[in-house]
Amino acid sequence: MSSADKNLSVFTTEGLPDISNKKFAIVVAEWNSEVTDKLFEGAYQTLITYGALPANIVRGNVPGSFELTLASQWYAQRADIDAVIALGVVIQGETKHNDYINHAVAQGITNVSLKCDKPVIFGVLTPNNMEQALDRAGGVHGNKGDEAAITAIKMIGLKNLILND
Ligand code: RBF
Repeated sequence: MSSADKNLSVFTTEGLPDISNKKFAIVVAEWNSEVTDKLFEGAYQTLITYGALPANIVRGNVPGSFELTLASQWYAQRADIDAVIALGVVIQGETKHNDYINHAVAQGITNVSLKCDKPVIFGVLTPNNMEQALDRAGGVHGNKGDEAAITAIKMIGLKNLILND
């Protein structure tokens, strides 16, 4: 299936770990907040649906996607945080800026996850326009926030399996 057809809210859920004692940080870019708030809702609800406690989910807002990396690192450095979910929307084509932002954030999030040795999930939409963004923020293609949250849960389970962590 091409990524254009994928429904981001449809995923396999067998074997998910118990996350009732796991703590999550969700970092949300305020740029395009009409979309990123929906991504947050999706991520938050998915964590709750699969067993996270509301008290164990913290939200941090950053001005734009470019700032997701550093704030994610601040959360990931905290010993009590098990996974970080970074959410943003960078609309392609509106400005050449999108290339710089997307590459910087993708690379930055990868670096943070490796440095802090915990899941830091890239939940950044890179659509061509606002319609495509909304389609992936609770619209016809599901919600990227749901997918990012389930990815965080699966990575916690995998870490436990591999490292007995
Ligand atoms: N931040 C986003 O999260 N999404 C965007 O689509 C986006 N586009 C930007 C376009 C321009 C021309 C500029 C200057 C910034 C943009 N930003 C965007 C904000 C960026 O992530 C960061 O917050 C600022 O560059 C910090 O000053």
